[in-house]
Amino acid sequence: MAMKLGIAFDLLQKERNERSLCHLYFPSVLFFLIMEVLFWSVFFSGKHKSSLVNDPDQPENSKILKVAIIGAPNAGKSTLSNQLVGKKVFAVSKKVHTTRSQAQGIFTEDDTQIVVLDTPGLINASKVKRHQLERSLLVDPWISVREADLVLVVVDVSDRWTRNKLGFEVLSCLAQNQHIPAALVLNKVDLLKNKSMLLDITVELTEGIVNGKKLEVRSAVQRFCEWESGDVEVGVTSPCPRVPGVKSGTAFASPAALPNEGLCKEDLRKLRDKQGWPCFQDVFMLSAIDSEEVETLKRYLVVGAKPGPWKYHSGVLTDQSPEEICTSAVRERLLEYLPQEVPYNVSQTVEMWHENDNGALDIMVKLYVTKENHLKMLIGQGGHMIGRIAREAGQDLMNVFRCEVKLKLSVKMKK
Ligand SMILES: Nc1nc2c(ncn2[C@@H]2O[C@H](COP(=O)(O)OP(=O)(O)OP(=O)(O)O)[C@@H](O)[C@H]2O)c(=O)[nH]1
Ligand SMILES: *[C@@H]1O[C@H](CO)[C@@H](O)[C@H](O)[C@H]1NC(C)=O
Ligand SMILES: *[C@@H]1O[C@H](CO)[C@@H](O)[C@H](O)[C@H]1NC(C)=O
Ligand SMILES: *[C@@H]1O[C@H](CO)[C@@H](O)[C@H](O)[C@H]1NC(C)=O
Ligand SMILES: [Mg+2]
Repeated sequence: MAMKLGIAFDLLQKERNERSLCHLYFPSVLFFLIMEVLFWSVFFSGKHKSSLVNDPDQPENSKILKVAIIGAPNAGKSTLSNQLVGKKVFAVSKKVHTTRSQAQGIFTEDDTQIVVLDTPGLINASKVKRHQLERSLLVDPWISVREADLVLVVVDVSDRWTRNKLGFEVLSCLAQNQHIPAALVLNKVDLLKNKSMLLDITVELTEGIVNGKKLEVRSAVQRFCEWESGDVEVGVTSPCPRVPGVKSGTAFASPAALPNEGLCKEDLRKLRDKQGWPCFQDVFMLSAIDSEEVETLKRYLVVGAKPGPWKYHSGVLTDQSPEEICTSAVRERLLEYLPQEVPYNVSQTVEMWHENDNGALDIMVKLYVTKENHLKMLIGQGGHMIGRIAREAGQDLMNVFRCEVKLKLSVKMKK
C-alpha cells in the first residue's frame, strides 16, 4: 500500500514539473485561427470506477421524496443541493445563470432516497430573449416542480433588492402547482448582519401565514423556526396542502406545462400585486454553505419521505452524464475566475474520454472562444489561468468519480 502511494506521489510530482512547461503552437486551419494550450492535471485516489448508472437496489420498505429546489438566480440553489446530496455534483458560482438546465442529485440513507431536483434560476421570457439564454432556463424549473413531492423556495436574504418579495415567476410557479407542498428556505443567513430582520422577511414572504396558521413570533430567531400556533386562524382563503404527499384541491387552474400557461389574466394580475405566498408549510433559515445548518433540513426531508420504489441505485449521486459533469465543472471555474462575457461566450466539446485499464480517466476538453482578448484572458499569464481551471476542475471530477482523473484542456479560437 505504502509503495503504491509512493509511486502515485512520484507521478504527481513529475506532472507538476511538466505543467510549468506550457506548449504553445499555432496550426493554421482554413477559416480557423487555432491556438492550443495543453495542460494536464493528475489526481489520485484509492477508489476506482464510479457507480453513476445502475439499477435501483430496493430495500423492503423503500421510501422516496423528490424535492424541487427553485428560486431567483444566484439564490444558492445549487449550493444547497450539493450540501443535501453530501457531494459536489452541481456547479456553483458567484455569477448568475450558473445552472443552465435541471439536474438531479440523490442521497440515499437506510431505506430512504431523496432525489434533489436542482433548477436554473427562475426568469421570464423577455430576459431569456434579451440575453440569448437557452430555453431550458425558462422551462426546466417548471418541469422539475411538476414531478416533485415537495418544493423548496430558496431566497437570498443578503440581497436587499430581492429579499422582501418573492419574484413574480416564483409566485406564478407556486400558484400553478398549489397541490404540491412548499417550504421557504431563507438562505445566506451568515451574510445578514441584523438577524432580527429575518422575522420581517419571513412575514413579508409568507404574508404572515405558515402552514395555515398566523405567525406568532415568540422569541429570538431559531435555526429551525418552530412557529407557535396561534389560537385564531386568519386570512387563509385558499386550501393549502399541509402534509407532504397529501394532495388537496387547488384554488387555481390545473398544473401548467409551461410558465403561466395555467393561469388566467385575472389570476396573473393578482399575483403581480403579491409579495409573499401564504401556503408555505414550513420556513427554514440557514446558510447553505454550512453543512450543520443544512442537516436540519435534511432530517425534515427524510422524515417527509413516503413509501415508494427508489428511482436510483443507492450508489448513484446524480443523473448527469459524466461528460456533463465534466463540462459543468470547467464552466464553473470559468464563471468564477473570468468576467462573465468570457464564460458566456465559451463553448466546450469533450474531445476524448478514455478509461484506461487501471480505472483512471483520461479526458480532453476543447474550449472555443470567439475573441482574441477572451483567448488571452482564458490562458492567462504564462498559462496560469487555464492551468488553474484544469487543476481545480480535475480535482472536482476526482471527488465525484472517485478515481484518478487526468484532465486536459485546450483552447481554440474560432473566427
Ligand atoms: N455566504 C454565503 N454564500 C452562499 C451561501 N449559499 C450560496 N452562496 C454563494 O452564492 C453564490 C451562488 O450560489 P449558487 O449555488 O451557484 O446559486 P444558484 O441559485 O444555484 O445560482 P444559478 O444556478 O445561477 O441560478 C455562490 O458564490 C455561493 O458560494 C450561503 O449560505 N452563504
Ligand atoms: C422580466 O423580468 C425583469 C426583471 O427580472 C423585469 O424588469 C421585466 O419587467 C419582466 N418582464 C415581464 C414581461 O414580466
Ligand atoms: C435590526 O432590524 C430590526 C427589524 O428590522 C430593527 O427594528 C432594528 O432597528 C435593527 N437594528 C439595527 C442595529 O439596525
Ligand atoms: C458575450 O456575452 C455577452 C453576454 O454576457 C454578450 O452580450 C456578447 O454579445 C457576447 N459576445 C460575443 C463576442 O459573443
Ligand atoms: Mg445553480
